[in-house]
Amino acid sequence: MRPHRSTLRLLGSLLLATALGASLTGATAPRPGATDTTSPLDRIIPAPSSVTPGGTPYRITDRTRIHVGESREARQVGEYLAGLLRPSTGYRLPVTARGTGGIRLRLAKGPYGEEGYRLDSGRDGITITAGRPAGLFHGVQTLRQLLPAAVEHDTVQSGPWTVPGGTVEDSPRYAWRGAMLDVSRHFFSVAEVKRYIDQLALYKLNKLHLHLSDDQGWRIAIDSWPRLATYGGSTEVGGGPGGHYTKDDYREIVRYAASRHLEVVPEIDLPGHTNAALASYAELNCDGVAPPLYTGTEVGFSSLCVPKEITYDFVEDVVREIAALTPGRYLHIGGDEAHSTSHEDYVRFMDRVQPVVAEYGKQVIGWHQLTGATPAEGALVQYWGLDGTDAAEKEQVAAAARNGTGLILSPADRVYLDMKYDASTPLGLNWAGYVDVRRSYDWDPAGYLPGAPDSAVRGVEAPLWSETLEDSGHIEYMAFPRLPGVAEVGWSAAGDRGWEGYRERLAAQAERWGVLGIGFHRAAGVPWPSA
Ligand code: TNX
Repeated sequence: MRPHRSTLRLLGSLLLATALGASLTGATAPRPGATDTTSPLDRIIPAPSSVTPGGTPYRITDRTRIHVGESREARQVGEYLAGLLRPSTGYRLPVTARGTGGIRLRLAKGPYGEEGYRLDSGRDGITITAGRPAGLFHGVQTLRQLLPAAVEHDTVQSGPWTVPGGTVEDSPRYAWRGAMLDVSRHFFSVAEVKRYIDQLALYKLNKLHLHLSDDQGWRIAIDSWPRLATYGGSTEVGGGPGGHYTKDDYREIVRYAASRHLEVVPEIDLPGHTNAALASYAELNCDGVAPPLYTGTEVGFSSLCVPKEITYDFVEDVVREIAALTPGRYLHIGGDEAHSTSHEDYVRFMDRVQPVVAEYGKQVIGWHQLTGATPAEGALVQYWGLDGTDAAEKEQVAAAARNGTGLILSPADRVYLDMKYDASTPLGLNWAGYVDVRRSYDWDPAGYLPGAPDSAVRGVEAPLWSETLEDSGHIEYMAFPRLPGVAEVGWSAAGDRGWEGYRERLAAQAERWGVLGIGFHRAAGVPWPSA
């Protein structure tokens, strides 16, 4: 974090205020002798842009109200906050338009951007100010992390519910801070996806990329090609029952994500990774013969039939139906590991399919292999190379970036959450090497890809491939503790973060994860509290 600006200037008045606060307002200052569970103002992940601690803490009591003004969206954030606080505090916490004191969520013009906020905490209350509802929501996550971990319980706890005094001013470095969940290799229920969404929101991530189709399963109902889901979705890696989202399921995921200010980015992986579709409809195959369903973990063996016209009818139907279900701006068309598609066919396919995405009002995203064809105007590519990726491949992506293609950075040997931490990790893969907590945190997106302008970097995204992962417990073991680090890489300025301070802040999250039931990996190198 930057040195606490204005600390000196404030010091005199804060000392005075603290002394007055302590003597005049016994109710808000921690009682002498009571355990002070107040967490320091600067223990937040991701690290805020600036933190100025000082002044009297605020204590949430049974008289606290949440004031949200007239905005419907601010009220939604207020209701979300109340929903977080009521079960553990046992307080009513009414959400009201106006009033003084208490917790105030305020939309106002100011230097906050799309997602920034300011949080002021003192004796009389807490005010979160933002230009947009997303900023209020992120401010609420900061407030949540400032409260004792016991606030995460769903039964009444004793408190006290004290928030340290001071000011946090904060806005993200990158607009794209994503997580990808592979629901194809193993299927995850709507409830499991929502659980992950809540975990992403706690660390201010704002994109949920769903990998909805692959060789092992097609996971979204498409009315015009119903067998994709009913047959293509009927299994998964290892031969389990698989599953798919009905359109209502998918809408519910989108709605829930939006209520946590996350945008859903659907991916239909094309033209490779399509065995589930090819198995569902014989006519999509060049030889007219449907292959069997696939439950192994090989990649690169399937391809849509590029010369056949029906391929484009299929793609258009799928794009149209998914675009209609998705309020977000993007549609991810995959494009990775098309080892069974010739280069010429790959280029032809992408030239034809990208305009279809635009026709239905969406912006194309592809894995970085899309730079082997011509990325459409405004397209983003997701880079998943490694330190050891050959220079020519890196340069191909960098050249596209110089040409205006935006970059989402997902380097596999940094942020692939399905990579094992070390040789003893029971889950995950290791084709990109072992990725320990420090490695996933200690890198900088700017200048990461040689020759790519920093302005091309839209942000970072942590993929979680699910060949070896079957339920929320598995997801959490791989995502925690690495996911918060990727969130900080995406949110915090390079100068505001560093491994030594981060590992302390990370360790302090463990208690909260315990209450939330997140079974994290107690990775070496982090000073975890004793279990
Ligand atoms: C590579 S990354 C893949 C996936 C695998 C993953 C496993 C990418 C675009 N393709 O098909 O699931 O490795 O780590």
